[in-house]
Amino acid sequence: MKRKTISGQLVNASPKQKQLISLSQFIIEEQLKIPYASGEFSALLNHLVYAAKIVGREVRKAGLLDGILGSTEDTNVQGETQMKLDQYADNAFNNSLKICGHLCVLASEEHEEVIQIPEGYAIGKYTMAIDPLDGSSNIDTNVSIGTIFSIHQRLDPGSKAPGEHKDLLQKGSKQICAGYIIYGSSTMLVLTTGKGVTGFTLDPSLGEFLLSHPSMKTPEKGDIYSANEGNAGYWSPEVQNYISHIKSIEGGKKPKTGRYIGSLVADVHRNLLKGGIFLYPNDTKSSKYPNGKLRLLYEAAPMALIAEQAGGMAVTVKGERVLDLQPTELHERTTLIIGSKNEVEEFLKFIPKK
Ligand code: P6P
Repeated sequence: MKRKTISGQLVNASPKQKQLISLSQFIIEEQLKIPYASGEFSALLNHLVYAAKIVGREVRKAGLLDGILGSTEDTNVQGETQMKLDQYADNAFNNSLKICGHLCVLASEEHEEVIQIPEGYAIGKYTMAIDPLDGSSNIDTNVSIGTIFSIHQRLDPGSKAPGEHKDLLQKGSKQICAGYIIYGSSTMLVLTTGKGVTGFTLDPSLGEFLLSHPSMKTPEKGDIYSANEGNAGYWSPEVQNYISHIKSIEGGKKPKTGRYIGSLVADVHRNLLKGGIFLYPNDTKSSKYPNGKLRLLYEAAPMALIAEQAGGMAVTVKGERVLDLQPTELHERTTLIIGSKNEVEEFLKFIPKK
């Protein structure tokens, strides 16, 4: 029986042959391949997964729970209204991660300042930057939302002192792990440790993430483009010209298909599987998002590592590689053009060379 892989390759397989590998088994096997792996990293991932299962459970039944939908009276560091599920997810991830003993410091979209490891708990050699629930404005409408995470090794791995900003403010190219959980028609965890991209789907009956998308590769080109065209009037002429180009039917050209959910995890995940390009440019004619909306540390950089590891690309509207950007602030924003290699390269043709 011939079956297709994500990248469209035909492989011999039959349902009986597909061995169900759990994320825990995968992490252990991956760890065995890394001679210096101490098991700390594997334990850290298991704490992340534990919190993801808790959040996924609440997201799945949010409509049935009193007091979990809707917004709070609070706003987060971004000045955005905090949804109740935002706060729930933030608590779930932070409470599990800050006491796991493998982190020296945490950064969360929901907290202005870094989150230190509580007194009495071991300080580890990794840092985590996380967007606990991205796309939360979609929660009440049952649209897919997600969690995005980025893991670095601290600058001095031997130190047992509390972590600092500098341990978090590292280039995306230095991430040792990055990924996302998408709470969609199923709950999937997609991650990379720098050796390709792997997807796991939660089997609710087992409470386990099972390997479902080994070696994920994004198609080199794709017909989908994702952008909030309501902002088009604010974009630079170059970006506007690119968007006009991909929508043009001149000379019988086939326009691209517009697909925009407004949830970064959902838009990037769909384009990762089907091919295409996602754009969040900056506003050049308003003060709303002069540097772009998406946050570098816990949105753009982890997604950029996933994209590159899957054979795609991730750049800014100036054509800079996102993974080469040097962060200077925890919540700094960036523009993001991410997706299939050929599509991002096509975009770059519209950007003036320095
Ligand atoms: P807009 C969600 O708030 C988010 O941070 C990303 O998940 C998403 O891609 C983007 O903002 C959507 O922004 O301005 O199009 O609503």
